[in-house]
Amino acid sequence: MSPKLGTLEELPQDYRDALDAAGVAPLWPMMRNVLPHNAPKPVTRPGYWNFEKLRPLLLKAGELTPVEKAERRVLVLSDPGRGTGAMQATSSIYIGMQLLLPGETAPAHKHTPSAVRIIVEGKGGFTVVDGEKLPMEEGDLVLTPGGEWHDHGHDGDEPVIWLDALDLPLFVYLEGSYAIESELQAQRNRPDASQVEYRASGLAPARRPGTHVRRYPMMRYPWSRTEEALREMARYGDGEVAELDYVNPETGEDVLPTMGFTAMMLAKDQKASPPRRSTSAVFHIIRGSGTTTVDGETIAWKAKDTFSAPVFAAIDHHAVEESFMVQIHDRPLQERLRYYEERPR
Ligand code: 1HN
Repeated sequence: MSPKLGTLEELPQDYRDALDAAGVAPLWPMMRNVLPHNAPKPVTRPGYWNFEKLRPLLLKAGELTPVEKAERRVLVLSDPGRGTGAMQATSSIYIGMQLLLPGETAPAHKHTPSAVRIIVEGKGGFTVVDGEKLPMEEGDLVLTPGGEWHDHGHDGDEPVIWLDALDLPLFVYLEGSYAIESELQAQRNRPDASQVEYRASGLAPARRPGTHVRRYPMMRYPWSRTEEALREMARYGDGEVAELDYVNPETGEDVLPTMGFTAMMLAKDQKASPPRRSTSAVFHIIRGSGTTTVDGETIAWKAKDTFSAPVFAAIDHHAVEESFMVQIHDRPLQERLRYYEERPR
């Protein structure tokens, strides 16, 4: 255990002035700010966003701001620890709720951060990524990896709402975030890869010499298949929470280099207390209701709600009804940086 470190006030004023003029500062008074003992001290606070409250505000945005004036019509879910307006829900994860009205289009662009959509409400919405038209059905998870062109459209007749998760805070921190705009993309006239090449898990197009596998071969993960798979796992499981990671069907790796997505099913009345993890997380409820205590704060949630947990949070879930949720986390990034860690409860 190191001794108590010296403070700024202990240093003579003329020395402090000279340091200031030279553009330098002593490390020791601020060392513990950046290297606290034993565990990080997160700025992030647990957050909870009730969809019933967000929905009318988002629909109002649809009346007040035409999509042409918004590019993306989104309400940003701000981390309570950073205050409303913060463009992040946790240290590394940005979350927004986006509205697209019938007939609207959101113009094509590509950017350095990666995005993932989870569809919350409405039929007829679609995203075109790299020319592939990806239908958006409730609960589907749709990738828009960094560097890939994407635009959104709407063939239906009711509002479509989806959740956007981006690794934006990381790219902003790196001063690496920017976008390039373009015309709407031409769409390939065929169903997306989840309906053609990757219909069944464990099967991939035959590898022939010279075949080119796209870096992101499958960009849409239909919810119906995820739910079916979770149910089978739960049925034959050992009473543990059924959990499935979204992976690249060619490599088995997480779908993106930075963010990870884990679908979870909790049976009626099931409780779960995962280990404390070095990752921050956002939970989006697909169906069901229950409560989760995050670092002593109890959140009562139901379908379409969203809540967040800081790094190393103590998390206790309790499903009141049978519930499905998707956990958005930054384990892939932390594993790449080689510091992902779990601590038993
Ligand atoms: C973006 O490109 C989308 O393409 C949504 O729908 C939200 C938030 C920040 C930066 C880029 C989209 C975004 C975004």
